[in-house]
Amino acid sequence: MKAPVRVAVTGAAGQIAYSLLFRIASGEMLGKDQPVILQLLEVPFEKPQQALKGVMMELQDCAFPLLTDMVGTDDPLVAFKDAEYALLVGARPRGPGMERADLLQENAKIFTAQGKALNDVAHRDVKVLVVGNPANTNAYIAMKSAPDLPAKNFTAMLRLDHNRAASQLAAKTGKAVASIEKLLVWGNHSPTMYADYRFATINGESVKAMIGDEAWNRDVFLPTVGKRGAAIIEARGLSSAASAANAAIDHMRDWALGTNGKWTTMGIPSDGSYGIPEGVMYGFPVTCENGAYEIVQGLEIDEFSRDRMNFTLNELEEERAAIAHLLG
Ligand code: NAX
Repeated sequence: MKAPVRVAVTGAAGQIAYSLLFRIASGEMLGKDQPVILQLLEVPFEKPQQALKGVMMELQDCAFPLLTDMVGTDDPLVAFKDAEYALLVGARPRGPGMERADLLQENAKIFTAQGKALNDVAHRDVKVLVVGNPANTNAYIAMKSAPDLPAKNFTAMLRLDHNRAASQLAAKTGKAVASIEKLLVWGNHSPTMYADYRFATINGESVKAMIGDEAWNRDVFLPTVGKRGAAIIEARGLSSAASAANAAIDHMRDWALGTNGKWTTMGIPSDGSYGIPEGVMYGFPVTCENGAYEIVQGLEIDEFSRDRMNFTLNELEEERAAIAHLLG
């Protein structure tokens, strides 16, 4: 049996965590041969701390063979100590009457503090996934607040958008979702994201040719994927939780264990590829191998795509400008 690895999860008493933690502990994220120690962070208030205790009792009651230990805490320095994986799920939700700028500022405080704590105590190869919204900008802030850790270790979750796009294409073509390859999502995890199926294939055949209807892309597909989160809230009365947890598992599993040459989407700090300014936390097509991701290069960018990529980039640049003064 391998030595256990430490996995930190924030927002551990929240609804995404309630789906996520049990799947990490059962080995679905890092493999059925990888024991884990869960290090769970919640805010220092009685109710969430009490709820966290309840979640930990349930984890205990599952008697997961791979869960060798766990700790619940309100201190990021305890939660992130020697963590090799950190899933930053907890964030400040938008309250009634709260402006977007206020939301950015409130979250900037959280992710500055958590970035600093990761910088101080996490394993030097820690893989960080930010789920809490605004995910890309929160990931950017955490990255900038952790100067001693490699920037490439900080990522944002675009995988839910990617999975939503894949399932929409499966429904449209009547093919199995598992047969879809070479799909990608550019940009911000927000309705501005650009899900791009121009290169996608199903059993080697072009999805674009199969659909053959350019208007469907613009008028149906992109709005459906972009507004899926809002549609779930309307239907369920609560935001996506199990599907978000599933996407987080997919993201971390692929990053840690590899994609066997297949493309996926990760929000990562740009290296300047495709004209996206260096450092911007942007959704890119990647492949993963040996615990590292690499951007898929050489894709042709047509005019429609460039417009969409710039649109979502502009939103990220605005978010970045709004919090720039906090990063010193
Ligand atoms: P919940 O409100 O159910 O849970 C969040 C938990 O985080 C709460 O228990 C809260 O006490 C805790 N928390 C807040 N600040 C914290 C801090 N500084 N340290 C530790 N814990 C903290 O929200 P949930 O539905 O679980 O969603 C969590 C986040 O994921 C939200 O920001 C949400 O917007 C975001 N999402 C991101 C998605 C993505 O694709 N990137 C999709 C799903 C989801 O909307």
